[in-house]
Amino acid sequence: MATGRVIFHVDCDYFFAQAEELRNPSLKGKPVVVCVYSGRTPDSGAVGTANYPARKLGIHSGMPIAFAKKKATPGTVFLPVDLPHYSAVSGKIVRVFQEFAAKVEKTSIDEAFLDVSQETNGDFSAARELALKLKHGIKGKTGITVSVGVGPNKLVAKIASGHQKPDGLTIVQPEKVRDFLSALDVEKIPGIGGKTSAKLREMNVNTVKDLASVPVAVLVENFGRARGAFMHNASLGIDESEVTSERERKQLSIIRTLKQDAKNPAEMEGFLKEISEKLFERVKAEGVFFRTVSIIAIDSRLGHFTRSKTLESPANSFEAIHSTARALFESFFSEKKGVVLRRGGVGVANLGEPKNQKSLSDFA
Ligand code: DCP
Ligand code: CA
Ligand code: CA
Repeated sequence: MATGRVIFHVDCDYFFAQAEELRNPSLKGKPVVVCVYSGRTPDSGAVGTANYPARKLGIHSGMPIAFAKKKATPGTVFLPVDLPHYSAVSGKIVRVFQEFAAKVEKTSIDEAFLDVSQETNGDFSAARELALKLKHGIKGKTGITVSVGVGPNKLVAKIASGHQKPDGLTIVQPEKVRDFLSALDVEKIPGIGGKTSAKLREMNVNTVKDLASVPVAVLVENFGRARGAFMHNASLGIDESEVTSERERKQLSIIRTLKQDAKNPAEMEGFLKEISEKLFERVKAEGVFFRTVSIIAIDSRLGHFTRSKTLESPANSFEAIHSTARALFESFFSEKKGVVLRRGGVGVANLGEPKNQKSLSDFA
C-alpha cells in the first residue's frame, strides 16, 4: 500500500521583531514594533510586525504607526525595517530546512513547506519526532522560534501552523483532518479572503463544516468553476498540490492554441513537433540541461491538465523533448477518453547548468 504524504508548514514567530531581538537581546521582554516608514511625515507608514509584549498593547501588523504610538507604553521600542538583516536570517533558516527535507518550498521571507514523506516514511509519530528536532535545530542554529503545522497536504499543514503560536506544533493526522477543519471559520482557509467570506456569510456559511455541506454546483455557480472546485476540496481538506523547490519550479515552457481541435495524438503531431522545436530553441538559448519534461493540455471545456515525466539523466536534445512529450500526450488521450484538445504546451523543468559538472551531479 502506498503511504500518504507528510507535509510540514513552518512559519517564524513575529519574524521581523524576533530578528531584531536576535541581534539586540536587551530588547527581549520589551514591546518591540518594527515600522515600515513611508517617509512622508516622521510617523507616516504602517507597522510591519510587533512582538508579543507589543501585541498585548493592541499593536498589530498593518496598523498606522501614529496609531501604534498612541497605544505604546513609554518603554516601547520602535525600529525601522531592515530587510537585508531579515533576509540573512531567513537564508540561515532555509539551510536548516534543507538538512531536514529534500523538498523545501520557501513561500515567503518567514515561511516554507517541507515534504517529509520520505524522511518519515509517511508515519505521523516519526513526523512528530522530526518536527521537534527541526524546531530544536532552527532554534539552536539561528536563535529563532517557529510554529510548525504537520498534515497530509499543504493546505492542512498551513492552517495547522497558525493554530498554535508562538513556538507551536500542531499535528493533524489524515483521519483527523475533517474534525480539525470543521469548526474553523472559513477565513482560515488560505485563499478565502474577506470578499469571499462575506459572500459566504450571506449564504449562511460561516464554518468550514458549513462550507463542506454546500453542493459543489452551488459554489461553482456563485464563485466560478475553478474557485468553486477549490473551495469544495478545501472544505474537505483535499489538496493535491506538490511541494516544489525553487529549482523544480524554474521551467521553460511553450503553450499554443491548435489550428484545429485534436481528438487523438495523430491529429496534433505537426503541432507538437512545432512547439517542441520552439521550446528546444529556448533550451539552446539558455544553455541548460533538463531532467523533467511536461505537457499542458487544455480541453474544449477549458479544463487544464498537466502531466510530467522525470528522465533518468539530464538531457538537452530536441528528441528528448519531442519523444517524451509525445508519449505523455498519447497516455493523456488514452486516459481521458473522448477529450477534445484546444490548446497544448510542452515544458522542461528541473534545470541545470551544463558546464558546471558539480551542479549536474546535484540532480542525483
Ligand atoms: N509583514 C509586514 N506587513 C504586514 C504583514 C507582515 O511587513 N502587514 C512582515 C513582517 C512580519 C513578516 O512579514 O514579521 C511575516 O509575517 P507574518 O504574517 O508571518 O507575521 P509575523 O511573523 O510577524 O507574526 P506571527 O508570529 O503571527 O507569524
Ligand atoms: Ca510569521
Ligand atoms: Ca508568515
